[in-house]
Amino acid sequence: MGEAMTRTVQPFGAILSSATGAILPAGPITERHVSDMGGLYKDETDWRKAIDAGDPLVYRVDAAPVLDAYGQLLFSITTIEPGAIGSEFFMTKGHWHTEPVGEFYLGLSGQGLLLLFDGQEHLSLELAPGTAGYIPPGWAHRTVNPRTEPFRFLAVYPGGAGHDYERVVREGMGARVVRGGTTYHIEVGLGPRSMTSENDGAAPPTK
Ligand code: PAN
Ligand code: ZN
Repeated sequence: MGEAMTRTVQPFGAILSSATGAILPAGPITERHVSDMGGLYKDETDWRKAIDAGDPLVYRVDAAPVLDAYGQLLFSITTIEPGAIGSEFFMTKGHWHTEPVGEFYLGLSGQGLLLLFDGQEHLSLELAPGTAGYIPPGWAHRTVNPRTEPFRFLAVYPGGAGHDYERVVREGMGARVVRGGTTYHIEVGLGPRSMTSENDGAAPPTK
């Protein structure tokens, strides 16, 4: 009985394009423009200006056709375009999972940052093609593209994980990635819009 309940999808092979971010066979596709990012950027004036200037696409998620149900394993490719709002780079909204589940990210093309926040401590990992990031249960996660080409990564996570976006709007991610030096600078601070500068760069996942 339990087995029958979890066998809601037939086995299938898929083609994942690190060049376009497409998954075939395709599942749901989600696009987020600047106007979808309310309350997330440090500078609301710059955010409104970016909407007036054409409301560009910030990122897109191509998901595989897997049912979002307990026992399933969902996977998707996120493509974050290059760009910034004011000094703050294009990024995903970021979320906590509502269930205590982990997630696996694998860099596919371009280079970006995975920000992690457990409500107190924040961490950042660099993701490049062939570099993975593990997100344990209880850590909010957001990805950022501080480069000049699209940043793509694969995400794999359990069905039924649930996504809480509001808590990130309320509490922030503990850090922001802004223009600085030759690449980027990480601004540290707890509140969503109360930031103080502290350190540069990000710890790579392994050395
Ligand atoms: C990812 C994210 C994806 C888009 O698949 O959902 O990168 O980011 P937001 O969901 O924060 O907009 C994931 O972490 N899924 O759980
Ligand atoms: Zn997630």
